[in-house]
Amino acid sequence: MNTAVATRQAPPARAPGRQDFYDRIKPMSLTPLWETLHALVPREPQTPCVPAIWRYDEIRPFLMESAELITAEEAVRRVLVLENPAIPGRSSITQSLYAGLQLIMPGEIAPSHRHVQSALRFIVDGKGAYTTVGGERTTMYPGDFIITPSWAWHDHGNEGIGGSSEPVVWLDGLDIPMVRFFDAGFAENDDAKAQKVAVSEGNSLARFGHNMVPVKHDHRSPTSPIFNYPYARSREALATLQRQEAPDAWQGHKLRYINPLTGGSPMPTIGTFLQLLPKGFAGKTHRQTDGAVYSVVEGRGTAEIGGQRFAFGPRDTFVVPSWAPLKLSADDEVVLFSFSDRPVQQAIGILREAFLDEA
Ligand code: GTQ
Repeated sequence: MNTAVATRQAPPARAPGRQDFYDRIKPMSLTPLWETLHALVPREPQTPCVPAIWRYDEIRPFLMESAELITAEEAVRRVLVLENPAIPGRSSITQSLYAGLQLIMPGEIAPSHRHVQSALRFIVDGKGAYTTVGGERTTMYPGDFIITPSWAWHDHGNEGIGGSSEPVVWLDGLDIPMVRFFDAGFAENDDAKAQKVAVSEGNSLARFGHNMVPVKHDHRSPTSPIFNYPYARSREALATLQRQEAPDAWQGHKLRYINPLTGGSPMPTIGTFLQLLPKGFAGKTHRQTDGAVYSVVEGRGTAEIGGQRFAFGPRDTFVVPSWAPLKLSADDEVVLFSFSDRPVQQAIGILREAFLDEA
């Protein structure tokens, strides 16, 4: 039980006779609401999650060591899961989200499968890997944001590109905890290790990714028809804004990725964002009910999360728990990718955010 809440809203005193009553109703699977109401309906979010950072330089050696222990094929997905330190054993970085760093070595294949859980890939290190989603392949470059929609077949590989072959690492973000919450998970393995490529590379982006959509199309899924949002294009938008406008005092220049068919988030369960903090930026404090996972693309800076300071640099991952005050600052020009459960909170009308006035 959270003591902060208990001191503000103490439950009724344990009057004589009550405990005896609780003991007698327990075998009937009954409990008194008045003993737990304050914790069930807190005055404000009381997440068990804590802020945390995973520094890439410290983690990369372990990722590479994992490649000596198991192949991508045997592992199916060779991933080191980023667990929120306050809720170990649940493969969750927040209550609703899963995150992990996936490694694929040159020549490896992570075999084709599909599942109800939706996934995003944010490419952190290396180039020349690919993922095939529903028969269309896309080559991965650092900073690309790639989607695997719910129930879409997907396999990953690393054939190298332009003569180079290097390990490729990306941040996986999945709605695994949400699907587990609903007990709605299904999964199956493909007959083939790798899908047959049925569509030319770049087809989805050409059809849906240029502020135009085909006059005739049959895309009915709630997930965006674009499955690779290339970094080069998103970065260019931020560079232009940085030259032309003053940054928001809290978030710098922050854009959200969209599903071009709806204007909503590209994935029904996960919102995704890219923001630029100008060199020397000292942001004001803000908080939001959607806890978020951040991947640092460029630059060094500091995230002050719930009063704790975390210095970050390129390729680091950090987590901001729900409603934790966040203050971002930048030593260099900083670019941050982030994802959260915002679209779900918006859909059910519970999203709250506060932009505080003090520095
Ligand atoms: O690439 O399909 O990090 O199924 C966790 C579960 C990645 C994947 C994860 C998965 C995948």
